[in-house]
Amino acid sequence: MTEPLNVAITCFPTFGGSGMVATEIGLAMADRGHRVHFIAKDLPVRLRFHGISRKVYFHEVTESDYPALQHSNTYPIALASKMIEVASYERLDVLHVHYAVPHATAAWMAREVLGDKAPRIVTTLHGTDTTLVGVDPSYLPITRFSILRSDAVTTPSDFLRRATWEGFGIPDSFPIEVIFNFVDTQRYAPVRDRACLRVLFPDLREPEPVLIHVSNFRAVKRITDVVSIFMEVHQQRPCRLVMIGDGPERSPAERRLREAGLEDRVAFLGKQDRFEELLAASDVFLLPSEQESFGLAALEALSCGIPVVGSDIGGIPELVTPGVTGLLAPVGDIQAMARHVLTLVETPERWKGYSRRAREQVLERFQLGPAIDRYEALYRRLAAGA
Ligand code: GMT
Repeated sequence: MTEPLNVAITCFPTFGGSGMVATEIGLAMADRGHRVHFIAKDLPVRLRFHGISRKVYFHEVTESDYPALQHSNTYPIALASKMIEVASYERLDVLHVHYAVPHATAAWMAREVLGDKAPRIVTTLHGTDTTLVGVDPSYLPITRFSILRSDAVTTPSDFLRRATWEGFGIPDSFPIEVIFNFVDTQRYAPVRDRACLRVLFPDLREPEPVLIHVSNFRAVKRITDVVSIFMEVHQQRPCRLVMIGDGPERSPAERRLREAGLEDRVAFLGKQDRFEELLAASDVFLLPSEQESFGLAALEALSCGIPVVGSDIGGIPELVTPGVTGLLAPVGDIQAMARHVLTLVETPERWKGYSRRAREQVLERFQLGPAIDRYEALYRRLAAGA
């Protein structure tokens, strides 16, 4: 029998794809008998609902509130110190950090201190850590260095692998392994029950289409476009919109809908942990982002059998097959996206074809088990000294 591994995972604890993926990897590794230590600023969202276990541990990163440090961000140092502490007494095999800024750098600092006793470092890039934040000149040199010093680097899409090589000026001989993000296909299943939608819209008249969007409502998600697509479709055919998540673009979007007198046709639900029932009950998932390395929420929708309409940028075309599981258009092309929504909802037979193929492709390509096999094999390779 192969020995269980001792793995630490660092991620952002907030709602967001990178933290979700990191937590799911850790929990799945624990289910396979490994010991998993989460090192983070707060309990990661999905860990909050996990019971007590001898395989899963949480180590909180705490910063000093000493007044002299008031104007200094000490998180990377506090994180590195916690990594050193945990690695020293837990004899970690692997430290897997998600999101390069500043996690890959904290991992490198910890390794410098630990010397021979350091675990092997895996860095998983998630998107904005390469495309936006990491390549910002304020962070670029140290982020590039930390990526290059990782023992292994992974990305969730081929797009992000190329963007990393190009954005950081790293030669493409530097290995970056693409391990697609994955979804729990049992949780995100095509169980279609519109009752939850009637709770939100008691006057819903079937077969009124329901559009849905889930994100952190940041500028990169183009929330204004989500609203514009909805308004455009609504003019042709009355429909509803469900908005899940929160962030800076939420208030302007709500204001615009109120001004247009459409507030009753839209439900803003804020941050939610469980929304699979709503996803599965809706008709089209909207993802008109400016940039997206992958688009985890779109994958969750596809797993529920919900076709996606979005922009043809970044990693989105790697999970949404245009004309098969969804329809894509250039960023900002609201008219085209609205037409795509109408194309999908106007013919029930066409919608059913998209829905069936969406689920089939997810089962073929994005299941949790095979993705965890890849991470586990990577950890074992590194732990064995490769
Ligand atoms: O989408 C965000 O802004 C959040 C961000 C994160 O770090 O959680 O998401 C990124 O990682 C997700 C998980 O790998 C991907 O599904 C998202 O596409 C990616 N976001 C962007 O590239 C903008």
